[in-house]
Amino acid sequence: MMKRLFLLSIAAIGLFACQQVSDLSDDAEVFDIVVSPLSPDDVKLGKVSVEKDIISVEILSPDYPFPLKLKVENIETSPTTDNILGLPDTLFFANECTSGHEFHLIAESGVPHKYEVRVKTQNVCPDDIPNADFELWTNVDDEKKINIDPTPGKGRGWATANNFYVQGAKPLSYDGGYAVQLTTARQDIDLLKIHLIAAGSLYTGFFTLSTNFANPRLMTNFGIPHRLRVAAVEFEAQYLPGPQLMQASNEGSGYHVDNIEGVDDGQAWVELLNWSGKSDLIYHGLPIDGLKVLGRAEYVFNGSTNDHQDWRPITLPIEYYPEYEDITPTHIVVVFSSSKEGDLFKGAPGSILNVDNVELIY
Ligand SMILES: [Ca+2]
Repeated sequence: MMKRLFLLSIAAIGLFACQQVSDLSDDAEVFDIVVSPLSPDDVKLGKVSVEKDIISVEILSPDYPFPLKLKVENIETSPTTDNILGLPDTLFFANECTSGHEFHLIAESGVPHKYEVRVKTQNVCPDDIPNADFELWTNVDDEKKINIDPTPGKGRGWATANNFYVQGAKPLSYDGGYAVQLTTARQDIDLLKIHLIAAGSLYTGFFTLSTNFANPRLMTNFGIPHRLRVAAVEFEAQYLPGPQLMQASNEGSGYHVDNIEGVDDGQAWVELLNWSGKSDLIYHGLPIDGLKVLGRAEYVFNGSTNDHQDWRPITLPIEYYPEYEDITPTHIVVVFSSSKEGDLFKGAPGSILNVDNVELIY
């Protein structure tokens, strides 16, 4: 039905355009539109704004109001608007990624003006990860504070493990913009007798600083809201292992670092999760009650080969577990680390993993 309406609209626009008369106005404009919620029952609407050809309806609550139906109560247009085509009484939005409803105002001269109604929620649109080209950073001019911009907000975009003792993720000039450069570093906090190996890491989620050095995983909270099953994750990457593999270990009151045999590896992993808990998800990559890992993918940047000396595109297909095939994801985790076993304090200082242009493939 929608399709037929749309075709009719196009035909009508063509007709009107042909009939344009020169002394009639070409202008047609939406001044105001009033919508009300039909379902779900508990939807609260905020502001409705018209900016150029986009009409945005703000959804205040619930956090996830989809599928959403809105009723068009009234639309006020400029006096030179002759007709409105393709705007149904009820607007249906299946999820936060549903593209908007297009309709046209026809000026008295016959000139069409396209408009689109969109809904604005707190949810991240699940068909991509914001800032996945890594162009947005905070404190770019301050070496000690630089960090990835968590846009569109904490726990909804990218995070790093950067903190006061390690700045492992920094912008790298690449391809006319920035890539992320993850670097493994040796950290010496002499005062606390702490000598550690810290991998650079980048992930979807948020960081919490803790001085529990024995368990750095507690600082990385993985996962951002996402409701679609991704088929694969694509990105560009380059990996250059550091010259000497090292292992930090606990010794009495502090930590010390030893050289060990071997070559460092980098790592990327992806998980699609379903979280049924009542509170916000706090996931450090270890099993918790209420959390199902629906699908997973892992990639190792083998430092012993020359495979990743140069930048190259990498595709990571997700393998879904058949027992959960009917379950919809709630979160996606994408993680990059310059040392695969960085959370065990193992890595080669100077190992570098460069990453850019992460894309979700459906
Ligand atoms: Ca980039």
